[in-house]
Amino acid sequence: DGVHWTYSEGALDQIHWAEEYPACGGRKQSPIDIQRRHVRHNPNMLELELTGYGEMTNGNFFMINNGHTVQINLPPTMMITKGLADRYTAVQMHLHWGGMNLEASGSEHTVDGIRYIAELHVVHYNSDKYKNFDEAKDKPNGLAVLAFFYEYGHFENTYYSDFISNLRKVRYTGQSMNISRLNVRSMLPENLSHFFRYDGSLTTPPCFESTVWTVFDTPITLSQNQIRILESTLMDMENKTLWNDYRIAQPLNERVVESSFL
Ligand code: SG6
Ligand code: ZN
Repeated sequence: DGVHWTYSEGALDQIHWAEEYPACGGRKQSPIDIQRRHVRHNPNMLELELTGYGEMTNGNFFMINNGHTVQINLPPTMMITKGLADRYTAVQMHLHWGGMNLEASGSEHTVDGIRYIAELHVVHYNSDKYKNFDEAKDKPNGLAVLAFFYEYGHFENTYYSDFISNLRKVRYTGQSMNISRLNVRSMLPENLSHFFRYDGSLTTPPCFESTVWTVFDTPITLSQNQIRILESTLMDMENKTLWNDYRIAQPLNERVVESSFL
C-alpha cells in the first residue's frame, strides 16, 4: 500500500501523515500534552477493574517486532470490567521509547511539557458494542487504551526481566516469538487510582478518533540498564535502530482532560 509511514524520516514522516491518512489531521488526535492546571477533576470517575490481568501460565502469547514497536498480543480473558461506560477486551500491548542517551525521552503523552522516558499502551476494544477489534477500531468509544509512563528507578524491575531479555529474540522487523507465561498486572504500577481521561485517537496512522484514553499518573520504574536495552535492541524496517517511536503532542482543541484526583 504505497509509501510507508515513519516517525521522522522519508516521505511520510509524522508531519505528512494526514496526506495519506486524513484522520491524522482531525481535531481529536493523540497524544496530547496534559496540563495539570487545566485538568478538570471528576470525582465520579472510578478506578478501573482489570479482570484476568494477573499470572497466565499456559498461554501462547505472540510477541513481534512490527517495525514500529514491540507488541505482545493479549488474550480475550483480559478485560476492563468496571470504570468505563462499557466493558473492553484486551487486544495487545506495546511501547514507545526514546533514543540511546539519557536526554532522549520517548513517551507520547507529556505532562506540563515534560516527556517521560517511555510509555506503555494496553489496547482494548469495546466488546459490549462490537464483535472484534477490526469492527471497533474506527467507531467512537470503540477502543480504550491504558497508558503508563516509565521512569528511572534504582533497581531492576524484575517483573520486566523476561520481557527485556526476550527483546533480542525479536531484534529484526518481522521477527516474532511465543511467550508461555505473562503477568501484565505485575508490569503495571501498584496504584491505579490516579489517572487522566480524555477522548482521542490512535497515535499512528490511520489515526482513527475512536479511543478513550486513560493515562496513569503513577509511573512504572525500570533500571537504567533495562531502559538502555529497550532503546538499543530493536531494528526498524530499514535495519536501523528502532528508537524515538513517538508522535508529538497534538492540539487539544475543544476537548477537556479529566482527572480522578485533585
Ligand atoms: C503501535 O501502535 C501498534 C499498532 C497500532 C499503533 O504501533 O503496534 O498495532 O495499534 C491499536 C493499533 O492499531 C497505534 O496504537 S496506539 O494508539 O495505542 N499507539
Ligand atoms: Zn501506542
